[in-house]
Amino acid sequence: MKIAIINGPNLNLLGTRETSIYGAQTFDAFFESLKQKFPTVEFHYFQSNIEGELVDEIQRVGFSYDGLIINPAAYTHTSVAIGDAIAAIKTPVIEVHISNIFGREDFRKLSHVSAKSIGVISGLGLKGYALAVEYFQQD
Ligand code: CA2
Repeated sequence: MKIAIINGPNLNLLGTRETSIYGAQTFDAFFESLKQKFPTVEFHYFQSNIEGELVDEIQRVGFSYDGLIINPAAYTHTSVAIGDAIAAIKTPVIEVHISNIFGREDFRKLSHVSAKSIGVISGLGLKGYALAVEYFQQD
């Protein structure tokens, strides 16, 4: 099974700043533990701070992978282009947010991605990514 994980802008800073909201673990450290937890899954990880690069990567993985786990970060709330890219691909998508976007500022309650995804996991920390992998494995 091939699963892609795509993270959006500023998530490269995880574990270094705003640890009260996003936790103290770097994504690289978490990704290593994820690969150990699911040794049979072939993972591909991509992070970018650039909207068009995220669209390109969604299109690149979106016809050959078994699952896409995406945290578009702030682009969740602004990017029609990322929402359109997710609607255009064949690979099923789970939207993940580390924090609970429904318990924060009102502008975070709008997502251009949720309606095009099979589901949303929000507020469960990095564990949300592992739960999304479990879902794809059972599916
Ligand atoms: O909770 C999430 O996963 C978010 O997608 C994170 C985004 C935010 O804009 C969304 O509303 C919710 C922000 C990512 C910023 O990540 C940082 C990590 C460490 C230090 C600073 C920023």
